[in-house]
Amino acid sequence: MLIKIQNELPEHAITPPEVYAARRTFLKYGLTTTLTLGSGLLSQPAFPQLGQAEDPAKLELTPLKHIQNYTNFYEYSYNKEDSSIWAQNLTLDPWSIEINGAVARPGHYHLEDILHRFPAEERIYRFRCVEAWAMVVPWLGFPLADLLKLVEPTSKARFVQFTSVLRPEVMPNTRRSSMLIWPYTEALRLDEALHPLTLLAFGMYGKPLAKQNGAPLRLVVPWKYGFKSIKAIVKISLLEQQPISSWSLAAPKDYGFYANVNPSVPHPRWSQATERLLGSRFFTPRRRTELFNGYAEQVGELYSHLDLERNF
Ligand SMILES: Nc1nc2c(c(=O)[nH]1)N[C@H]1C(S)=C(S)[C@@H](COP(=O)(O)O)O[C@H]1N2
Ligand SMILES: [Mo]
Repeated sequence: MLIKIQNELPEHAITPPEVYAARRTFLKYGLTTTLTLGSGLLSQPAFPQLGQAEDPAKLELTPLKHIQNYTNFYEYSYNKEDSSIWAQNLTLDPWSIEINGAVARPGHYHLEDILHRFPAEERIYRFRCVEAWAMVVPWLGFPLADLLKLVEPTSKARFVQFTSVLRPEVMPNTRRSSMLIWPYTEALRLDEALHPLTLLAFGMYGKPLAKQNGAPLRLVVPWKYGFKSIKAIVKISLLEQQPISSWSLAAPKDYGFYANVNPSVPHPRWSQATERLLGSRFFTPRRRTELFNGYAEQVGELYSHLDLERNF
């Protein structure tokens, strides 16, 4: 795969969302796209979108303004508008990610070194929060599997744990007592982490991720409830035992380890059968929730021996 690193930033490197929909048509036919990454610029051919549940060109993208102004980032606030504002106080530079545990090549990896190593892909995914709102996001990222292969998990590795940045000085909610214990952590089984749909995202709509959406690097697991898609990652640990993540620890009866989107397993306090699309009008009917958020064909096999009701 071709990665071309350029030093100058051409005018067209940043695509305004308005012209974005039009550009997607070109992406589909494999023309070149460009995007900014820190100081450098990567330019590479567009890649086919792996394993989409449906033709991604048919999914209507959620407008950027909704994605950026309605965020769950509890280190800042439990209020979705406030977290979008508070998150601006996080400084992202320099950023490194510690990779440790059952890996042959542990270490502190500079973000730039990670980003320059892998070709960027655009993935248009459905995203479904456990609170029953949903959106469709054109992410920019690369498969988590690529990074894991680089650091070489040992035969002992069975789970991958992720840890978010914790900076109490700019994160007011972490200075109060709260049901969540910080830093925010999440985890996947190794086979889930290696699945080709599992993404590490650094961008959205052809631009770097907004801070409130998890810049500089976040996880995206499209078939699971949104709380698994941890933001602003600073540590990735390969573990032998299944860890307990933030939400399971705070409310084990409400939030399980798997958190696979499932219309027939309700949250103890609300149904998961339907969902509201972010940005949709008041009168728009809710959509029916899909098993594994529409990605059953791709990921169903991972859970063929699992009772999904008990392992929620
Ligand atoms: N560090 C961290 N990551 C997080 C959260 C959080 O509060 N802190 N919220 C999660 C939840 S509940 C959801 S629904 C998604 C929301 O992503 P978005 O705000 O970019 O839509 O991020 C997830 N990742
Ligand atoms: Mo969520």
